[in-house]
Amino acid sequence: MRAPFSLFVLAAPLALSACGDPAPTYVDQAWIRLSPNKDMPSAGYFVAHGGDAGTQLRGVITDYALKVDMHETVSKDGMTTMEAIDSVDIPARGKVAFAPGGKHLMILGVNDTAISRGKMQLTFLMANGDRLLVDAVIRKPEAAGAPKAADTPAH
Ligand SMILES: [Cu+2]
Repeated sequence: MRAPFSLFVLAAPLALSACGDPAPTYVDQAWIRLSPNKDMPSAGYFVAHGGDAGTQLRGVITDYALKVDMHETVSKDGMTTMEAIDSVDIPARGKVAFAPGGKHLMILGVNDTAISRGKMQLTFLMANGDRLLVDAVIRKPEAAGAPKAADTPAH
């Protein structure tokens, strides 16, 4: 039995790339180190993947906290400070990690409902128009392990 000719024509272009659709931008490994003090910001971490096209992260919003800012911890002349960042390039086929000691989210006023659920949804706003909804796991201070100096953003 022969495959219809039209199927063969459709399949040919797909064979040129590993898969039919371009790899999308996505975010994973999102978690929040809950501050032990409600009046102090909590820190958020994640890994953003650029997919085939790459894009730029413009900001993060959530319904489960008062405010989310993007920060970077920088060491200058032996001093560790934080700087606000407006956007971050997520390169094509690359990834950018927001991780302890580097880029991080500062999250003010985490909602009690989110804390009792142990997670909260974050919305990542990308320059290409994507809005990526990602559940971030909330780790309470006692569960996050003893913070090391290099591990703790200078709040
Ligand atoms: Cu910060």
